[in-house]
Amino acid sequence: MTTLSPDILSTLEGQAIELPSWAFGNSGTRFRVFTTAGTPRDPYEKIADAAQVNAYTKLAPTVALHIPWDKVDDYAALRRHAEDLGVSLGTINSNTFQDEDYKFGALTHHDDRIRNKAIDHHLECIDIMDATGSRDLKIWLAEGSNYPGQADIRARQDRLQESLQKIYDRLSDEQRLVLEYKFFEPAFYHTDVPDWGTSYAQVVSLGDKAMVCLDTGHHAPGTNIEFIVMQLLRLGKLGSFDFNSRFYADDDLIVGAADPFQLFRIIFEVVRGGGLNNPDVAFMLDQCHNVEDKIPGQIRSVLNVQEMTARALLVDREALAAAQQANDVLGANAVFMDAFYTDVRPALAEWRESRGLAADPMAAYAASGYQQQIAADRVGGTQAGWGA
Ligand code: PSV
Ligand code: MN
Ligand code: MN
Repeated sequence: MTTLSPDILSTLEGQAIELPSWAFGNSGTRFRVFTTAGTPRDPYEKIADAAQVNAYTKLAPTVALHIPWDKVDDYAALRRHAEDLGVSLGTINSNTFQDEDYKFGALTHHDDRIRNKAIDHHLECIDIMDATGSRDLKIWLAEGSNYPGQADIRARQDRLQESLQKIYDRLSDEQRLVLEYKFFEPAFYHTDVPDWGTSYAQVVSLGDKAMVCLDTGHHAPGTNIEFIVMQLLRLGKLGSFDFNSRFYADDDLIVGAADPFQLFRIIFEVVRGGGLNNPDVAFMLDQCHNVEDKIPGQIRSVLNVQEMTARALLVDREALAAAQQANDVLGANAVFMDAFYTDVRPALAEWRESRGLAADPMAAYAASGYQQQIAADRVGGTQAGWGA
């Protein structure tokens, strides 16, 4: 059995992955949203489910909220509820993609009324952050156009800068803004923040408290994502990850499910670039569980990240550097692949037990009866979902 050194174990001990509240709600495609027994009916129940993931893994101490999906009357009470369950509230995600007014844009809109409405929504999100104790405001914009000539793409970029500046100016010294990019969808011809370069250009002109959010599902097929990770770390602007995996488009599947080797390569660049256990880089999941149970889906996800992190930490970096220096192409590749092919699961299981956790969190959760309990308890009311 492969053993993990005390250094590796102490690094793994510091790993924290933020869970998205929306992963616990029902979700689907434009064809159908299937329901799951036991799905939370409100933000309080979503947080209770997220706390289960942390209880079985000690990997997920914070939960991200989405406004208005997670709107409550009293955010201080929601915060206490989370803390009573051993987790805290994390990133606040804004939402400018489900309002009729935003059909042709929000922060980029040429109509002042609509643009100001979108700015105000973000200011309200910052008020919520004050109450929840959250550090990060995550902005993903669904803005763009569908046809060449439809929009003045340059003027929209200028308006975006002005809008973001107004939002940025409202942040406290402890708060940050992370700007997510996505190359297409829901707009199909042009997107106002399509790539890391645009996000970088926008956040650099805002200031130190603005960073880039890299969602692993938001790139064209074949994109070398670890290169982007390296570059953003090099530039000191990688603020957060939204982890998920994709086969075709923005699938939001379980991280590491479609391409574990890609996840390994990304985390290796994080390790090498000083991004692991670095408070400036937040690790979040941005996933939906359309057909599988949500809590085990999230447990599987954080375990996938942990396993690939352990493998990335196993790369013999001295041997790798020596092989690179000697132009030993296949030798360098072999060092890299040796770590990737190492099965770390038995060593992680043993380590979990030494920390008072179950060796197999998936099995322990399944045996706990929680899933059956919520299915029995949460009848009636409206199930929360992606968009509700
Ligand atoms: C839409 O693509 C999206 O998945 C973005 O990645 C956001 O982070 C998420 O929705 C929640 O708004
Ligand atoms: Mn995302
Ligand atoms: Mn997405």
